[in-house]
Amino acid sequence: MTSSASFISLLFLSSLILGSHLSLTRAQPTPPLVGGLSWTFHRTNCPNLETIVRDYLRQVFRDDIGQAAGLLRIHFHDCFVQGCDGSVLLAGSASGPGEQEAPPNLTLRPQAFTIINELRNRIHRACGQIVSCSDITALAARDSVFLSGGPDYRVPLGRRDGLTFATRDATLENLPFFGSTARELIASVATKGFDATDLVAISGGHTIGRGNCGSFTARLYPNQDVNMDQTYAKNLKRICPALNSNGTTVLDIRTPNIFDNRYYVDLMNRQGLFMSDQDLYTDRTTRPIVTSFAINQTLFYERFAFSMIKIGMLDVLTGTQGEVRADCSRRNAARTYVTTLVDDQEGEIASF
Ligand code: HEM
Ligand SMILES: *[C@@H]1O[C@H](CO)[C@@H](O)[C@H](O)[C@H]1NC(C)=O
Ligand SMILES: *[C@@H]1O[C@H](CO)[C@@H](O)[C@H](O)[C@H]1NC(C)=O
Ligand SMILES: CC(=O)N[C@H]1CO[C@H](CO)[C@@H](O)[C@@H]1O
Repeated sequence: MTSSASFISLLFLSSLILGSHLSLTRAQPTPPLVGGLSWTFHRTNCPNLETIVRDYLRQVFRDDIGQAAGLLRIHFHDCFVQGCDGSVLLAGSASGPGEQEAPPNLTLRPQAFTIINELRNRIHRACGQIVSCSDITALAARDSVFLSGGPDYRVPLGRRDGLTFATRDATLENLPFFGSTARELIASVATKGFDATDLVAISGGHTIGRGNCGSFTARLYPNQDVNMDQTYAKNLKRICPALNSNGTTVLDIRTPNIFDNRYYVDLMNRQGLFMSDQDLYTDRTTRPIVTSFAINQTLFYERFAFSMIKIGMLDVLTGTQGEVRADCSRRNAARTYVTTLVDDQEGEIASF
């Protein structure tokens, strides 16, 4: 991006940040909380938690708003694979490869992991080692949305960090594939308790961020997808001259760095980047939902916030399960067998 273009988008962004959040100040519909999570979990023991996260991210995004996309995507990947347990943050080790080594991870932004660890550092310095990496990731995702011009929403807290890697296979199985149809996606997210409206709403995460040619050139070569606008296809072919060539492009051509509803307008104009995006408008079940979000941003913001809170509650560890990592990229030092056993029993008792 040229510096003048980024200056203009910064201006646009700051005007959005100043002016656009009023729509969500009234009471929001929220999904029922999973046991062990609460809206006030760290209110007394870490009252500045949310301020620390927001202030630091505001600073990071001033230099590179692209990091917001990286952080949002990491939370989604964390939660869809083995629950929101910070497993995606674990660096691969001798004990075997983690989620990070599976193909969908290869395109997670390395900087996002660094940002989460820096947040953890600031939070633990202020409050002690009491806030989990998975809670930090959930808050970072929310602020990525908000600071990109999207809705503010409350994040229930109290997650604990997992002790195990998700395997490569689990990662592949649980993360939706860019070549999927809407029907396939509906079936796949249904196994996690998400309906078609959730699916369309969370896909709106693609209103920010970038994708690699490898994720969409099958729609261009050898044959062009009939559900792709001609001019859009021509421009994509310039960015990616061949199947899987090296290159990236924005996910939302209208407002690539703003968290708004233009992604759905893209879809209505057959300018969705991935098959998994565009088919939401081709499919008869999801098409009216796409249209409703394209014409009503407030509705999109409401549904997005609702479904994100659901994502953030997937298979969470709470109470005395798992641990609060001192370093988000690795487990705390292995404890003795006895300690682990006692912790596990407490975990069971606590869940009654
Ligand atoms: C519904 C199924 C989904 C599929 C098939 C999918 C697939 C993908 C793919 C293939 C990429 C680009 C990877 C690359 O080529 O570099 C991507 C990027 C991204 N995804 Fe998704 N995704 C889905 C849902 C979501 C959800 C629920 C969110 C968050 C709410 C999300 C947020 C993002 C973001 C922000 C990026 C850009 C990341 C960056 O710029 O670093 N995605 N997604
Ligand atoms: C992409 O870049 C890599 C590393 O620079 C190179 O090895 C590979 O051949 C390139 N692929 C294409 C299709 O250009
Ligand atoms: C847009 O959606 C909001 C939230 O559901 C609703 O209150 C409002 O009436 C809708 N606006 C229009 C013009 O339909
Ligand atoms: C094998 C591999 O490349 N793993 C990477 C997964 O993604 C993270 C963040 O981008 C990297 O730190 C890992 O090295």
